[in-house]
Amino acid sequence: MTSLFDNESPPPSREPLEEGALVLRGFAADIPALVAEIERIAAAAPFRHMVTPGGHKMSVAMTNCGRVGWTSNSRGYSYEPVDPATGRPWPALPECFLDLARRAAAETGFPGYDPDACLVNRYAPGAKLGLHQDRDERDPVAPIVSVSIGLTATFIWGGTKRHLPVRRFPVESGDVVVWGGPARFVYHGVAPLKYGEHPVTGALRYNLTFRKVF
Ligand code: MD6
Ligand code: FE
Repeated sequence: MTSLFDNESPPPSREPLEEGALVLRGFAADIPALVAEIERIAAAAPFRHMVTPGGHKMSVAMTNCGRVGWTSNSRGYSYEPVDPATGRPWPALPECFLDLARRAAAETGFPGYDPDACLVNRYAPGAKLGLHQDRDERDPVAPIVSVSIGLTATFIWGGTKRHLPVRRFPVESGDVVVWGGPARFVYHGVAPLKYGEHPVTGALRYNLTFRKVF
């Protein structure tokens, strides 16, 4: 018997991480369209390596789209309506980003998701993100929706306290991780990206993280 999915990508699947958190495998279908939007966003709001409050330059390059954008500098983290690098508002959230984030949130049990920020991360080989919580947002329930694009990375998934054990799992292009509600303040990070070649992004990984800030 032939399968509906012969000669195609595997069907999307969902892997529970814990209550309020899921990995949606292959959920983002049109990777070239997402990359085209990222390039359009970066033409208006260039990728930059932000400095942490501790004075370290981040290895991940970042930009934003949406009503507000996540920024870091020596004074701390904040959401800003204007891009400090250009003095202009961040580019609008593309409709296809919004649609993807809403469907992923609903799939995880968070209907009516209305993100106001999308952080766009660019990882070159070696770039990493240390274990952290996302807690600069005012809404403590609405999920973070994280979309992986391009090279496969290792996601690090911990607990709600820094000392709790972590799990590591690969996130491939098209995978979406959603965490909200009881899982909203789970520690997470990304291991140093290994070198590789992806047909659409080359030696890069992009990641979109959607947030409901206000
Ligand atoms: C990722 N990024 O790149 C996940 N959080 O797969 C994050 O968790 C993140 O890039 C807070 C601030 C910046 C980030
Ligand atoms: Fe984060």
